[in-house]
Amino acid sequence: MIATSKVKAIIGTGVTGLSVARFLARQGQAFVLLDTRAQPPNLAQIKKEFPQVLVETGELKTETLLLADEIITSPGVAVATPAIAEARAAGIPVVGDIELFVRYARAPIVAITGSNAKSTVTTLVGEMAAQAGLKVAVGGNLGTPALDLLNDDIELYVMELSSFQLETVTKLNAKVATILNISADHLDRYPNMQAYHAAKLRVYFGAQNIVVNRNDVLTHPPLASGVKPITFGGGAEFNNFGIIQEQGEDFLAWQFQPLMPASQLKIRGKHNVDNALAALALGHAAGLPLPAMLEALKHFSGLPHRCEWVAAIKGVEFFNDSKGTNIGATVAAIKGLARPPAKLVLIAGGEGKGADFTELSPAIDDQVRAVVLIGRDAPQIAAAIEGKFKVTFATSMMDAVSKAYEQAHAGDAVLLSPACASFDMFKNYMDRGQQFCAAVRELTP
Ligand code: UMA
Ligand code: ADP
Repeated sequence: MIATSKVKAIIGTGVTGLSVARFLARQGQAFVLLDTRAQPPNLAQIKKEFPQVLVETGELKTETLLLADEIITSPGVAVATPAIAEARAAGIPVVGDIELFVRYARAPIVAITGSNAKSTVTTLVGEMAAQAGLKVAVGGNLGTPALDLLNDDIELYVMELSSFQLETVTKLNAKVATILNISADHLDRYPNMQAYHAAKLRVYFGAQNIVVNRNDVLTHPPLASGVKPITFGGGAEFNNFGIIQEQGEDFLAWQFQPLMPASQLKIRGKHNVDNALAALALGHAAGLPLPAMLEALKHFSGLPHRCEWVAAIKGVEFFNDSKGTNIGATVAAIKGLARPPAKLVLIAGGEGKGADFTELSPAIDDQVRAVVLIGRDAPQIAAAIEGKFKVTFATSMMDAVSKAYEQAHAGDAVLLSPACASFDMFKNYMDRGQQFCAAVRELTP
């Protein structure tokens, strides 16, 4: 039990909880830690760093939360959790690490959310800022947790934010904010798409500049925001970063001015052209110089596990898109890598997070020769998808890779893009991607 009301309650002992604990300790602020997991992470580290601090594990107790003057919850814990909702209803503020970060950040923030492409675009904007000579900090949902980035020397923060993190944000006041795209995800956490979308829209609260996707109306802020957005995607248009053709070649362009040939990008696929345009739009709105942005774009070869080229064996190419963890991502990866008349053999499956997989086949039918399914939700996915392609099951990554290779024709590509979370079979998406690469290396040419 907490003995004084001047105590913060941190929920979650994961990466975020630990960063919040360290931040509050630096402020000389008293806190307790709570975690509902049977085996919460970092307990030994917490004992070592904060031997006096109370750590309460097991189901959240409302009476404990009611004694705090502020609750700082981790992204993995929904604010709708009954004990948190009760404490909030009783008047106790519930925030997350991003709200604390905004209170103390002294430099402008570029805030990036969306169902897909967040990490790629966040990394790109960070590289553009570094190329422009700025002291830039990059993190949030990607890599370093927000509070660990705080430093008064920083000139620009580039932050990837998840819907989970945005749930607890009241005013982000970003210099530039964007939702890159919206497609169904995390429907095991949200009651419906509207609730998920509403969490994403919070990124625009207090934003000075807004960047939206011209081809995705769900990325637009409510009209009341009063800020005229810059757009990306599509063709030449006022206030838009798009694609224009010059002498039969595609150029990335600002309004009607060509900037660089799309063929100079190292990142593959049409979706990555959109990502380059989004990064340009964000950098432009943040005041970054164009030459530095273009230079960064030319050098960026993409992040691992995102449509990453792995190998070519007897004319069959292998791509690791293990970070494709929802249907929208997998559809984008398939369309991005499609090179008709060659086809793709898709390896998919895992934890479906409540998604409706009937949406998958109409979008991919013409590009896919066969689908090999792995993981917990493989039977439900098989029942939901039907098309011109054949569906088979595999029991391990090695099994999946060899079944996919058997079905591929010369000129085809085998693509791991699971449209699912990985935790039923793998430690995380990185482990899944590494196992895919290892299995490809095991194939005898
Ligand atoms: N959990 C409990 N009880 C608790 C606390 C957590 O069951 O009391 C569970 C959660 O439901 C979740 C897991 O523990 O399954 C981890 O949750 P957490 O909030 O402790 O997570 P952190 O370790 O702090 O990591 C979080 C982000 N994780 C989530 O949002 C689930 C990390 O994003 C992020 O990098 C990190 O903060 C730093 O900001 C990961 C992620 O998967 C990569 N994000 C989702 C995504 O990208 O789709 C949103
Ligand atoms: P996030 O951080 O949002 O998960 P990533 O940059 O890590 O985004 O990319 C995750 C996956 O999203 C990629 O592996 C790819 O399958 C898909 N993807 C990348 N860019 C786009 C895009 N512009 N639109 C839709 N899906 C995309």
